[in-house]
Amino acid sequence: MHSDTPTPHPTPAATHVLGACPHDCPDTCSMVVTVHDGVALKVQGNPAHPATHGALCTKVSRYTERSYHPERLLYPLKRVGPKGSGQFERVTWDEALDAIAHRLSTIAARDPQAILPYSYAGTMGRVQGEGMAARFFNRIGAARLDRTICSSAGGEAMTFTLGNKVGTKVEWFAESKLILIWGSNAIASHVHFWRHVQTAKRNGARIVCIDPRRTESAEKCHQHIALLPGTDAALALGLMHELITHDWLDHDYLARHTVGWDALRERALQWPPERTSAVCGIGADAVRALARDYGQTARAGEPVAIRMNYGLQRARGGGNAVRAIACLPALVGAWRHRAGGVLLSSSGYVPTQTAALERPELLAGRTPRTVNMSTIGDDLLRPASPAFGPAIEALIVYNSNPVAVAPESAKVVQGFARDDLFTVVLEHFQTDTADYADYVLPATTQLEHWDVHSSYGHTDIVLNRPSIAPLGEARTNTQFFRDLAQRMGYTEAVFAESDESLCRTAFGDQVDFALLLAQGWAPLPVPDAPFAEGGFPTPSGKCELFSARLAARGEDGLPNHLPNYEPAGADPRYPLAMISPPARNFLNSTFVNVKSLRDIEGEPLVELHEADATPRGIADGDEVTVFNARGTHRCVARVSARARPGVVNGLGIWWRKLGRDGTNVNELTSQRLTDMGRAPTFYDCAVEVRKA
Ligand SMILES: Nc1nc2c(c(=O)[nH]1)N[C@H]1C(S)=C(S)[C@@H](COP(=O)(O)OP(=O)(O)OC[C@H]3O[C@@H](n4cnc5c(=O)[nH]c(N)nc54)[C@H](O)[C@@H]3O)O[C@H]1N2
Ligand SMILES: Nc1nc2c(c(=O)[nH]1)N[C@H]1C(S)=C(S)[C@@H](COP(=O)(O)OP(=O)(O)OC[C@H]3O[C@@H](n4cnc5c(=O)[nH]c(N)nc54)[C@H](O)[C@@H]3O)O[C@H]1N2
Ligand SMILES: [Mo]
Repeated sequence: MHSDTPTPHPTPAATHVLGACPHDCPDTCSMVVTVHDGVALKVQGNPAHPATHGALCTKVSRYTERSYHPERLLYPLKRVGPKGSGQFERVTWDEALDAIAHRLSTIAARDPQAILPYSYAGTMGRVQGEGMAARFFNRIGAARLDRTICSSAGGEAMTFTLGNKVGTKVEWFAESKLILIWGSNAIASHVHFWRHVQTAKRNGARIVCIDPRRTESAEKCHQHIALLPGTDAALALGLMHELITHDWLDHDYLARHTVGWDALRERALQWPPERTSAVCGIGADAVRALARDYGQTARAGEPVAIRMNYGLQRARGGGNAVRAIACLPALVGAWRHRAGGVLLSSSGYVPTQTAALERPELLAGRTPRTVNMSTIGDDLLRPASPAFGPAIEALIVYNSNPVAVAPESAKVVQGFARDDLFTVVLEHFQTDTADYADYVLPATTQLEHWDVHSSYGHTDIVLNRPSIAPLGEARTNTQFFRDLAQRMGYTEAVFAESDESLCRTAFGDQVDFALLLAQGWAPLPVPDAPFAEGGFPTPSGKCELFSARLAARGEDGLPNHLPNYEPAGADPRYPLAMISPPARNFLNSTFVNVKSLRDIEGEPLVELHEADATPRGIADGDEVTVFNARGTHRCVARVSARARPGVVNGLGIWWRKLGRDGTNVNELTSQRLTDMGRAPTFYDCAVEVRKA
């Protein structure tokens, strides 16, 4: 065929639209969506965005499969069967909105604080997240939601220690000579970090993983320290003990850029390696060797860096553990290098224009009560009282699946099943939570709406343009709140702001919006070695080893080890400690209904070590019952070296209705809260396992 043969009926060429991955992950990728004839054909990582480096994870590569899923919700639904039965009939948007507006108005006339929003990070977008929704809830005067379910223990701990959620820039880990991967399974949970680890490894860095589970990441490190869950502060204090006794310290950095060194020194000297060893369930030699690696590498003038993630702060002493670890870089002067220090989250660098987005002036002087999302089980069952306020009468759920992800499911389910509770769920799918709704409303996916994203790993802002029209009758979250505001008679101009305009409002002129439009991402101005010369964003301007703010609250000003509420081996009825970290192919409870990904994960399982399986007569593949006083969960046993003795791993977070007996791991977790941040203690959970 001649190359110049004209095509008789030219089909429109495929176009490429720049988007952002919406999911709750530190990587916040820039995506390229290939669109043909109004259909999104595929999503790929943007090769021009350095943090994405042209690659997406397995899950998000399937984003089109998820968006065009045959079970995608396309029309508004009204419940016709009992709560939880999943029986619904199709209604029009007008019918649904009228009914919701009428019900909310009736409740608000008595007390708007009986209305509660429930949302988290189904999308991390600033527009489909809190902007328009917060305006609506401020205007009505609804109860506020304390969004604690993921990161608030560690977040508060970083703020008490370094002054904010700030730290080492993620890309400089590539230049580090010793990396401690602490409570993080990067290969599964934020795979773009792993590229930096590999670069460092090639350049001779030593990589150590500190995690009760032998994860995909742990097995690729030079060393894996499989400590007992919730004992990280004891390890950090034990490391300090060794740094002090061998004088592997940067006295100049300590003197100029920290407060409370003398007090912390005394505390740490109470933690010889033998004590740490006994608490953590690891060898004393491992403590000594790790301290030597850390102290001597830093002494040699080489960068040492710690990548924490949120896994280690989901236990009673999670805040203290993060504080203890966050002190370590100051002891050895690791902050002097751009590739040294510690990173838990970079979100403190983000210039979010919260007031412009959320419009607190709509509260008109009211200060509504706050309800903690992590205790939604108890709170839905709480009657009115002077301390609590009115009973919760209405829930508006969006970007979250609380029936699957909140702790102590039995209580959560009982609360959601209340007949007198009015529940609206904005969703892509008929989730466990949607089954309990009075109205289920179809929401747009990231392919169908505008949004703008910051990251808690890297330091770029990423823009998401819509690439296709909304499927069926799906509407954006923002449009739902605009429509509802109009029905409620709210005429303020802020309810008319478009999504594109909200994208600009989110970061104001702190971000170059023209650059965002042109290339899809824009970097924030973050210094390379932010604390080389001190300058911490704390009240003292120093790294606060001793926190006067914590002491003023009547708490310990120094980091300490707080034993778990439910330590391994403490209760003979439930002698095993259970943690429930993420499964690699799911994102919390998202993607569980995508068949190709669910096929990789198989079915709900619990990993146990041979030493725990054999005495219980459990073989690999057996059906088992995992139980404690809160509940019972049936799943498959995987006898595996991924588990250490005394600890079982129930990978999360399955949809309850896709599990063997209609439960998931949260049937077992408790609603007890962490030492800081009012956060859940998902990984502080004693259980017993028996063959079913
Ligand atoms: N594939 C996938 N990726 C995800 C998610 C997902 O569900 N799936 N979830 C996303 C979300 S919401 C978040 S918050 C982030 C981060 O979510 P995290 O919960 O921090 O997830 P990980 O990075 O996997 O780190 C958890 C690791 O901590 C370990 N761990 C558990 N208890 C302890 C402990 O007491 N001490 C120590 N040292 N380690 C402990 C677990 O075994 C696990 O390997 O990941 C995000 N990325
Ligand atoms: N046992 C145990 N429980 C845990 C954890 C654990 O490690 N172990 N991890 C905890 C952590 S770290 C977190 S962050 C929470 C996560 O809890 P959630 O934030 O509730 O996360 P998901 O389960 O992914 O549910 C998000 C829902 O939002 C929907 N969604 C996505 N985008 C949109 C949108 O644009 N509009 C609307 N209306 N809906 C949308 C998705 O379809 C999905 O059903 O779970 C916590 N629960
Ligand atoms: Mo999370």
